Amino acid sequence: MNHLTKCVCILTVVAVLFTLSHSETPATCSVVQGVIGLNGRDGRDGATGPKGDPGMRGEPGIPGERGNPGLPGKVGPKGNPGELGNTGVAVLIFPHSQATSGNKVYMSIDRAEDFSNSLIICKMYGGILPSPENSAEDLAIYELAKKTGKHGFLGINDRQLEGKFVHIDGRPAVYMNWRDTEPNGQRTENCVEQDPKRRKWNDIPCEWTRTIMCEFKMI
Ligand code: MAN
Ligand code: CA
Repeated sequence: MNHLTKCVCILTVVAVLFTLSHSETPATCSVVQGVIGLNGRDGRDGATGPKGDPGMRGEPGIPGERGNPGLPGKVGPKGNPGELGNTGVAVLIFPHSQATSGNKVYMSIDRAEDFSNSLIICKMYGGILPSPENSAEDLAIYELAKKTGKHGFLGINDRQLEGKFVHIDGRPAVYMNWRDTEPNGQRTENCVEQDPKRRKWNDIPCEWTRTIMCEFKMI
C-alpha cells in the first residue's frame, strides 16, 4: 500500500471514531455480560429494645403443712432456795421442847402469857394454841408439857358459850380429856390447861398466865 492509501485509511478510522464518540444515539455494540457476584453479608442486629413492664402478681400459693414441733428447750437454771416455812421459822424461835404427832409439831417458849397473848404469839409465827383432836395429839402435847414441867394453855375454850368447848376456829371439841370433877369453872374458868404430871385437862381463868406452847402444821 502506498502512502496515500494509508493516509486515507487512517482518516477514515479517525472519522468513524469521532462520529461514534459524538453521536447522540450510541452505536449499538454487542456487550458480553459478566458472572453474577456473590450475595452481600446480612446486616447487623438492631439495638436491644426497652425493658417490658413487670408481669401481674400471681395468686397466693396453697399453705404448706405445719412443720414438726421443735425440740424442747434447755433445762433452766436451778432456782433460788425457798423461803423458810412456818415450821422452819418456829424451830428457830422455839428451839426447845418439841413433840410431834403426825404432821403436827408442838413447841414451847420459856415465857408465860395469858390466853389472849399466847394466842397472838402462836399466830404470829404461823401456828395456833395446841388443839388436840385425838388421844395421840393430846399425848404429844402432854409430852411437851412434861418436858417444860409447866402447865400450858390449850386452844380449846368455852369463852363464847358456857359449857360448850370449841377449838380456836369455832369447831366443837369432840375429843376431850378432863381430869375427874373437871370442868368445874362455870363462868370464871373458860380456858383449858394441860397438866404436865397427870396428862389430864383442867379449866382455869383465861387471865392466868401459862408457859406458851404452840402447834404448827408441817407441810
Ligand atoms: C383447883 C381445882 C380446879 C381449878 C383450880 C383453880 O385446882 O378446883 O378445878 O381450876 O383449883 O381454881
Ligand atoms: Ca377447873
